[in-house]
Amino acid sequence: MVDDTEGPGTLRGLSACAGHGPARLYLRPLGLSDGIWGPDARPLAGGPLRFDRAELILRGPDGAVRAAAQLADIENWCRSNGHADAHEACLSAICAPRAVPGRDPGADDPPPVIMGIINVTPDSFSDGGDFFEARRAIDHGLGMLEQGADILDVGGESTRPGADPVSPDEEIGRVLPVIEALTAAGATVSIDTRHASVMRAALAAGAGIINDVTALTGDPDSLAAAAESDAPVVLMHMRGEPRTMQTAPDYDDAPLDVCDHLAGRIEACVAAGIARDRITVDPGIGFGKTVEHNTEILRKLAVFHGLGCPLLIGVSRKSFIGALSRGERAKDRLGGSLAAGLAALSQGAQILRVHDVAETRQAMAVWRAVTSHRLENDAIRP
Ligand code: 9MG
Repeated sequence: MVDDTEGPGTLRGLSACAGHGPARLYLRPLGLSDGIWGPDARPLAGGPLRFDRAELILRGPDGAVRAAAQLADIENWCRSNGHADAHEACLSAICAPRAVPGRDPGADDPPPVIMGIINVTPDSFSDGGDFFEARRAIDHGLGMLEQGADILDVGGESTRPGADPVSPDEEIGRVLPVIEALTAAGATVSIDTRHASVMRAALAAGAGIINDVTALTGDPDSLAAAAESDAPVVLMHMRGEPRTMQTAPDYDDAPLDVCDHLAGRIEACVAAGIARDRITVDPGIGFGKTVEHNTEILRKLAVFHGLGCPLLIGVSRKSFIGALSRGERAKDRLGGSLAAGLAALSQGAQILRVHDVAETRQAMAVWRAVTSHRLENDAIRP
């Protein structure tokens, strides 16, 4: 049964090279499926996806060591090697059910949440100002609601690489009429901003979620603005700021560095009075990352579940898609957006932030139908 105890990338190999200094422990669930039913299988975030194998990663001052193995073998190894508590904490965080913004908590077998993007800006990379005018932005939002968006993400400042900042007053003037109209139509709206005054104005106008690409570091008052509300908060990782973030981004290990940064931001939020169960995390695809960083983060996305929070992913129309393909323009990147989005869902991401709601909804329905074992006889049962 256990074939992962010898050689490089195995638990025995790990014993040989795991140094003796302090190490941070990560678990990356492997082979996630709703067809796994063994005594060893654990639910991801309460289910329906389960896993019975993982990659154990220990990172210390000298770098990271890793081994892939069955969960029971990892647990035994951690008990014997002084990592029992960290292992238990990480596995519990991965498995615990969590409230996902935009999802009905009572829903049985809920699909992943779709967050539709509304850029009320003249200069967004992806739609080039198509919805800068309030009426067009509102109509676009109403259309996305019809198509099945669960959340509408309204932003008044472009975060594309190289974008110039916008004053908070200008931003408020852009987003407020749109938020008011969409919430009046019954939409759940998130405000995409890094400015505290915009957060406050948007929440007062009916927005129910804060989406901050700076993880509440972009304004000295934003932690307080979030803490004084009870809105869910999306903390996104960004290296630097939009104007400079693509200048030679560098990481020791992109997925783990981003994970550590988000862990630090979660602790900062909790210390500021934002309850942990209000927080959603997002590795910030395209924000201060090369194509290789983005693809490695997406490949190893399941490691982020150890943060114990819902996971939001934004890949829609981003430039890494053109870089991996034929250099297509933003509006011609639908195929790659769907492929990357479904790959993220396969690793348990709970929310997709997208431009193309109808197409994403359709892709998701087919993906769920052909990957779900729940109603079939071929589920792997004990
Ligand atoms: C505002 N914005 C642009 N891209 C984004 C992404 O990937 N995630 C989140 N949360 N916000 C984003």
